[in-house]
Amino acid sequence: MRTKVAIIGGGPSGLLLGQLLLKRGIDNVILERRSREYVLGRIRAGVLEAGFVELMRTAGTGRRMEEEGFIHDGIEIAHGARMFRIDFRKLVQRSVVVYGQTEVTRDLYAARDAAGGEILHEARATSIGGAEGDTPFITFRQGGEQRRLTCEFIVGCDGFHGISRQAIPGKLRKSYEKSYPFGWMGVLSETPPVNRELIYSCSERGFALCSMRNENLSRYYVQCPLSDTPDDWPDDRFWEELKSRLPEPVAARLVTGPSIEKSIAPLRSFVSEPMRHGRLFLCGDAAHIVPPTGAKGLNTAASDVHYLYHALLAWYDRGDARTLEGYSARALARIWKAERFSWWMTNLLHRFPGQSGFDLRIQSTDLDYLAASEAAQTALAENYVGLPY
Ligand code: FAS
Ligand code: PHB
Repeated sequence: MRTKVAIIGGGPSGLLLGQLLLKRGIDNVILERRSREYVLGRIRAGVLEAGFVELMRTAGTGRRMEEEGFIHDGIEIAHGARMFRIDFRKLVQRSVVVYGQTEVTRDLYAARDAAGGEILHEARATSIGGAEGDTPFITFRQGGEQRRLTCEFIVGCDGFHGISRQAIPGKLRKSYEKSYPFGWMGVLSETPPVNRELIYSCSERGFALCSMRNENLSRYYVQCPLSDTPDDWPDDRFWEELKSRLPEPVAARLVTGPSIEKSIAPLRSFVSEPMRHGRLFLCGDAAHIVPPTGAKGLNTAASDVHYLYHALLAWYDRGDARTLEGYSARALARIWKAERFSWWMTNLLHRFPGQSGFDLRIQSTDLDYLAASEAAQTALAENYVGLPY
């Protein structure tokens, strides 16, 4: 098999890049190790920055997002019994769109099918070769057969557990990591959202988040010990714990119901540098991970795709290699700002084991300052809606 751009991974990064390239006539093939049903069964992100929304429009896949997504002009921060709003529209004149990653992925799959784009499912990339030269290749297994895909560029969109990051020689690669001593227990329920906008809550019992997917599909999270499993959280216990972490008036109007999805995600900050090695480029979770507190995971994948898409256009349209050479530094500059913001939001809103009396006072004062300072709220707002690409 042969193509111009070989993409490993049929998640949002790979699908979005593949669609953008297809629209500009740049041939590409996507290898996805799982079935389409498996990929579409994942429940993950829910908030899209303006930059992501724009990319979906450029890719010609924005129609359903615009029809069914919710424009949010702010978020609520709850701190004990108090709740205050961060007004994005007033502070930075921008907003975000709430539209599930599952729907984004579904729209991108549909567009790829319509465009006749090639995607091989249950095709697991097993090795990457020739990245230092100009005829790189991927070997992959599909249907019990070992096959080879030769190309001009390889893009690793294969997530944190993929193979592409390791294809950059260890002596050239440096990674930075921070693991948090807790996870998020997440529930999806066919109930009306408790609030029109998201509520991020810092309570004595720990963090909670109230989000949604549509008028009758809510997404809730509570901070939990890493040792917990979803079986430790029967629905009744989850709902009671969520209510105990919300201001009384919010808890009183919470509509509960059976969970239709329940999972625990660990929280981690991770960056692997560089994001390029010869003709191999990394995008999204293959190169970096953020704690979901700042809603940046999916959105940093999008900014990587934006930078790499324009770099590949420069190469194929004008033979200009400079943007490809500058990709890693440019992507990492924005990624580290998202890492900082996600780390900051996580420290602001979670209870950490072993926090001293002083730590708790500082955390509380941080929230008091945020509640009272327009400058502090503007800083949160400009990061949450997404820094410029
Ligand atoms: P993905 O991991 O989505 O996709 C990688 C794809 O590569 C997968 O489909 C995988 O099957 C495939 N693959 C892997 N190895 C392969 C191989 N060898 N050959 C072929 N294919 C291979 N972000 C937020 O912003 N908000 C959230 O609330 C949020 N919640 C999350 C919850 C969980 C449990 C997880 C794991 C992540 C969450 N994220 C969240 C982050 C998430 O949305 C990612 O940022 C997003 O999926 C990144 O997309 P990709 O880079 O495409 O990676
Ligand atoms: C979600 O809706 O799943 C979601 C929203 C915002 C976050 C994390 C998750 O920060």
